[in-house]
Amino acid sequence: MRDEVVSSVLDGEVLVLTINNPPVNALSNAVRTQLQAAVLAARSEHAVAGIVITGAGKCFSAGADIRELGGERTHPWTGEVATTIETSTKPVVVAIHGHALGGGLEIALGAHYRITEPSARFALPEVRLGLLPGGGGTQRLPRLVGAGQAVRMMMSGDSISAGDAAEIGLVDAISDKGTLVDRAKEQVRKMAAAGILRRTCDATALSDTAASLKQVDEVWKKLEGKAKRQVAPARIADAVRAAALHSLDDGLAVEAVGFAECMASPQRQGLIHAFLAEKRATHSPVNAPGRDIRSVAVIGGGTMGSGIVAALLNAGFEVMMMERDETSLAAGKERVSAIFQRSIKSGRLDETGVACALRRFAGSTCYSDIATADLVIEAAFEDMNVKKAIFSELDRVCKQGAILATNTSYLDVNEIAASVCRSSDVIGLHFFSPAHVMKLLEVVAAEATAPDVIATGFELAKKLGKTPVLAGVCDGFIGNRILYVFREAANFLMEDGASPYEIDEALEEFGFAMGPFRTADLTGGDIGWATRQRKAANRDPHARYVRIADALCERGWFGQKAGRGYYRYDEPGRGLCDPDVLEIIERERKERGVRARRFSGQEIVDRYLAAMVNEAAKILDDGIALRPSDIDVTMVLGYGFPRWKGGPLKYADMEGLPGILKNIRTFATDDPLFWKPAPLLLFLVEEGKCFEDLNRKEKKHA
Ligand code: T1G
Repeated sequence: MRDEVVSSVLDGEVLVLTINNPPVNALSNAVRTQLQAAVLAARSEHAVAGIVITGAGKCFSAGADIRELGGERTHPWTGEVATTIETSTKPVVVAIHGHALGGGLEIALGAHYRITEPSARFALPEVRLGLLPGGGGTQRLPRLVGAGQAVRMMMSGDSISAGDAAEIGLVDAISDKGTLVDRAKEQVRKMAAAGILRRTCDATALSDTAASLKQVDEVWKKLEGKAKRQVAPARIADAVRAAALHSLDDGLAVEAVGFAECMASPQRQGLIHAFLAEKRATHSPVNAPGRDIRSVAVIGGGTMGSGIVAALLNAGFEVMMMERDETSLAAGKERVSAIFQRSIKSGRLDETGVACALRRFAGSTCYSDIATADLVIEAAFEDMNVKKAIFSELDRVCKQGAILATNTSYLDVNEIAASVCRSSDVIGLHFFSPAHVMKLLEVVAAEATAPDVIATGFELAKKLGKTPVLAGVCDGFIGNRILYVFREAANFLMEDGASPYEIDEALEEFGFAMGPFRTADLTGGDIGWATRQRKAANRDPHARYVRIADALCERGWFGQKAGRGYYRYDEPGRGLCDPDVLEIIERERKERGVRARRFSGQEIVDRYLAAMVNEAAKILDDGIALRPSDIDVTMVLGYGFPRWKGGPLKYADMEGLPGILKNIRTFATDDPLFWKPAPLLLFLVEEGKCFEDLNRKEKKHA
């Protein structure tokens, strides 16, 4: 007999079925098979008056086993199990703690009564995997809570609390902690004695068909343009409309067709890849526990420093901000306060929570005040001399065992580590702005960094609710190194004939939140200008260099903050195309003897993505990233790569590496230096392999 993943215990006349499939009670085939068999068997067992279904461990169930999705769909499907429960001739009560997500919640929706612990959370997050709830959720949830509430939950994939679930009618009762299963048994006995079966299919929240359809249309109208281009949201809307219009069986048929379409979509492949890639990335790359971190000092109260302070306070740490003088410290503290005020305004935090966080926040201008910090994060000006001076002070005052981290976005962490006696305690923690919002954290391991310091970086990321990605030391680590290259590809396209506006449009149509030129205007052209000037002395004289960005910066056209950059910002919004910029581009082309040509949207995407993929392959060749999917995580979470395409290397696998390499070889005829194919890319194509083949190998930091 397969391992028992659903246990059955008869307590008096109540049969208690417990799902026990660690770590999250995913609905594997074994769980679905054993659960359905137990419910069916109970029908003919006279000793059984009714059934309680609950979960062992930390949650009720996290839904379908995501690792099984994409493979052959085996019976009994989740929806079949939910229907078996709903049509049971004896009352079935589910007792929910932790999470009831996806198929886990759909199982609960098939039950006749739902009771939960106060801390439980509920969601149908399938849309985040490119799917719709395929286990009856699109039909049963609207019948319980109404079309509007149901379609909002399914379109966002967000979870709701037990209190909110009770309020909208998703759950029927909330038990005190520790009495959940007893309360559920009591409920079974009551329903059995009264001969009550409350089938969800009979619930009446959809009784007003016209109102229900209107609610679905209202939610659909508010969706972002991109969501409308995705498959799953549209199919969710169709399925909920069917729930309002048809019987349960007919509605389930519409759901099944929609689910099959989503399963066949490349978006489902991309989104599931993105989910699994993030989980893989968060695994610590070293076999060592991290150090205990309670108090953290942040050097610098600028945009990054204040964002990092807010992230640490939100995660419950004691935080000391250090600045060079009282005026700068006051400004830094004000930035932190402004972040929290915005969180209160948006409803993300309440006054009490903020007051509690700020009680753990202090400031100082004296290094001696951070001597006892467990971790110091330097977030000062991006200048090597400034950083070395700070690390010299930290080396002098910090306690033994303190971890000294730099937030630098591209400077040499090996050089910083070598400047102090305790090099093995030095690490890079590259946060992305705004640091209290962006999920990505590049954990940059210098050659000297100790394994337990790397482990601490990964544990810190998890506590901050961020996704860590291990990076080696090079200019730009993973993300910024790729950013520099695909920005160059965009600049070459611009000089060769495409306007910045056509390039942005093509890439935003591909799915980027913002094209490279709109992004440059947002972040500020002066930053890139300073980088180019920094690199000028060491620039390869044979490397192509486009001067257009410099020409704009020389005029002070730094982007949004200057009122103009590639676009004009005469009024709030996404900016207007600027004929003066096109004139400057024309002039630069003439000076360079470039004969402009037209580029289609596909040609723009092909060049931009080929540059990204080729540089990512070089990063893997150089050992800067552990695996291809870590690069996908970096580009999706940190640089706006469309999540439903999985990331640049997942996209490359799905497009086919031979085609990518063919493009690179074609582009190399004009510029063999920039378009030199990465050795790894050549190897994979020759071997008929893909980047995914490298993801399957478990990798540890050497
Ligand atoms: N399937 C398989 N593994 C899962 C899983 C799942 N559904 N959820 C989590 N894991 C693994 C995860 O990879 C990690 O493993 C470990 O569990 C702990 O996770 C029919 C088709 C549940 C809130 O989208 O939101 O149902 O990487 O580190 O922070 O309509 O995991 O360590 O080896 O995240 O406490 C819908 C996704 C499926 C839930 C727990 N369900 N999971 O968070 O732990 S589609 C989801 C989560 C579906 C039906 C459809 C979170 C969590 P490893 P963790 P956590």
